[in-house]
Amino acid sequence: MLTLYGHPISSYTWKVLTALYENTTPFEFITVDQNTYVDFIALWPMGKFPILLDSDRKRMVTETSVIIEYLDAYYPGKTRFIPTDLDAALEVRRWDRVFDHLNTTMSKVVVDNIRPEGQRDPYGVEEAKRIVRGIYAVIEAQLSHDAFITAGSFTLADCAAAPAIWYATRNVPLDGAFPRIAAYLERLKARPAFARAVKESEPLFHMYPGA
Ligand SMILES: N[C@@H](CCC(=O)N[C@@H](CS)C(=O)NCC(=O)O)C(=O)O
Repeated sequence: MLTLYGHPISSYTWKVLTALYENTTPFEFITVDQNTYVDFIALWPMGKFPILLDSDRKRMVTETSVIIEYLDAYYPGKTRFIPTDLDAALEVRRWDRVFDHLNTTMSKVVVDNIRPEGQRDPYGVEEAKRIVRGIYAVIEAQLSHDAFITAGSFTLADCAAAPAIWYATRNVPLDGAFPRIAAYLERLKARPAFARAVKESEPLFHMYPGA
């Protein structure tokens, strides 16, 4: 039995939910909130979510990229997230890192929106936006006519891309300068697994101004 501790509006949770929904992998979802936080933090004092528990294999898996590799290895389905070819796999992992960098940098901008007045960090936000635009340039150059980031098939890197670009573009608009990213985002939003993760979170969007 798989259990995912996460939060419905967390971008990193969306990344893993997308992988789980891709292959209709059965799992139980526990929302990290005031009722479950004590249990969660006892499991993973770093406090970063999501985390995956596998009661059958008696494992706890943390870090979204590792969780998705774990699912690919032990709970494989029709969508394979890591290519068998090593060079192709390294490309997937490399782009996964780029999108996680986008995700974490973008979250500085999003989190600033919910800081109390007087506790905001305008300098840090501008710095983060500059970095995000640099990452956009890298992604735009990579995107070709292929449907997904490294090739024609949907991988770990696309699971990472979907929430990162979705959230980032709401806070650092593409402004017509990155047409391939805009088209890629539409393809990602049309992916049923990602669309489901976004849809399920909609009732909670009000918690996150700027989301
Ligand atoms: N490198 C981690 C990042 C996870 C992460 O930053 N998650 C956010 C939620 S989207 C989080 O835990 N935020 C709460 C915190 O940092 O205390 C991963 O890939 O799992």
